[in-house]
Amino acid sequence: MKLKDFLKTQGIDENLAQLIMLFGNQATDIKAGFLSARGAADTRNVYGETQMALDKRADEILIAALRKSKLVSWIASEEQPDIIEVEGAVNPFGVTMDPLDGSSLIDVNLAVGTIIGIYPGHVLEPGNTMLGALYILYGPLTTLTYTTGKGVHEFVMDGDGTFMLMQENLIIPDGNIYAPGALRKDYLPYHRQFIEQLESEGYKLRFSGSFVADVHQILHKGGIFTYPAYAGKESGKLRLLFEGTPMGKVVTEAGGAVSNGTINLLDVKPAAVSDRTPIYIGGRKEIALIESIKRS
Ligand code: P6P
Repeated sequence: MKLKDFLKTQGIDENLAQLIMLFGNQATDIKAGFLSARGAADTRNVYGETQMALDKRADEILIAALRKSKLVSWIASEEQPDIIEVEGAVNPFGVTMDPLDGSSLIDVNLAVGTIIGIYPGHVLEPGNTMLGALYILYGPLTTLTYTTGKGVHEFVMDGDGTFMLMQENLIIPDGNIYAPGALRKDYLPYHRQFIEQLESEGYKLRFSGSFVADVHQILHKGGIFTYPAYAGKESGKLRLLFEGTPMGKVVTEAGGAVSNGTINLLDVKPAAVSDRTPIYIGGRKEIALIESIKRS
């Protein structure tokens, strides 16, 4: 079944369905740049990180499509310093975008992706207010995984760029993979205890450097991804709005959980679009373990 037809069976708001389709429709153009626009651009994003040419290209493609569609009022992008207000929008929706998470890995042909959060209005609200979330993963296959709160559903792009249903109502299984970001030498004591507990239970390390790809693996095989607070960086590295809450919404709707180590990340109200956060995302068992260790 095509994504467009599947969305019609889900009883969701037509404008929300059109928005999901809009993002899927940009995948081909974004992928087309992988061969031509590689390497670093001569600019830095608001976090002071060198922007890859592909980050900027994906950002431009998505913003142009959103402006033209008038489907959203607010656009927050990891590649933009400020929230963009769309003139003449027909919906109050707000979206958050990591246009190309893990983009530096394209040079070594590893999977990267687009991460989207969809809000009923302005985006500086807790993740638990989201209408939905989705990600497009550009790997050996190009897949789109979305949730609007009625299950998590995965589609694969076929030869002519159409997303076809691959799996509906995904549930995160029990598993023993862990994806530990940050340097071991910088671990804080509670995090070190958590990681050593996982390793004593035989968890296997799988970390690619692409958050979206690593979390996708955890969603399908179980376990936990973490980029924690660490010595000198108590806020962690990853972004709350652009990485933590949208992927946390997907994993939570699939029966998993997301945390900053203390509380459900979807309950956190952002102070600014640039907020970073410690992230633990995966199985409820592993999330309960880190929150228990951190409390003790
Ligand atoms: P490190 C990519 O730049 C990213 O934001 C995430 O996709 C990834 O999980 C993390 O940073 C990797 O960070 O410090 O291991 O290079």
